[in-house]
Amino acid sequence: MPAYTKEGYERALFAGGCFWGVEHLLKKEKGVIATTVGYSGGFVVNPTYEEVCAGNTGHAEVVEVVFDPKKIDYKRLLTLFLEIHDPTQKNQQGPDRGEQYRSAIFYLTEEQALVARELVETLKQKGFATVTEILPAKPFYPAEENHQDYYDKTGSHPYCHTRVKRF
Ligand code: MHO
Repeated sequence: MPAYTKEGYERALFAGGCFWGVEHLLKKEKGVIATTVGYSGGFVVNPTYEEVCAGNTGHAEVVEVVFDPKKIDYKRLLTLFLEIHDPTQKNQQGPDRGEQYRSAIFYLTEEQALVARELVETLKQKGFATVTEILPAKPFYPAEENHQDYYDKTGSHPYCHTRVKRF
């Protein structure tokens, strides 16, 4: 997927556990234009939620973020991402276990990769045993409609995503 939309907005792809919560917290941020939950990082084309939950697709639950780089830059967005999930949990986030819940940054440009490496290194130096993977983006498959904007639709709240200051 291209790093920029035709309007000049930038894209980012993050995996940080259950995509309902990651989307809910990122979409509120000023400068974020749109978010979509989906699957990426694996090898099955057009996977279903059930297939990803079963854990045999290689995919992670991922959030695609389209943002206005004039209002929020990638570094600030990534800082937020690394503070709304726990980047020290391997193949798990809160109560959810399995590689689909792994922490990962899928970069779309070399610039994003550089920022990702810098921030992960900073976290490590601060003593957080960060396991977040930094990988080139692979195809992103949007999830089923009932998973999009889940907490807005249900009026409920994330069960393991909340902002914790780490930087
Ligand atoms: N434990 C969660 C996982 C949802 S998330 C979209 C649940 O089923 O409620 O993977």
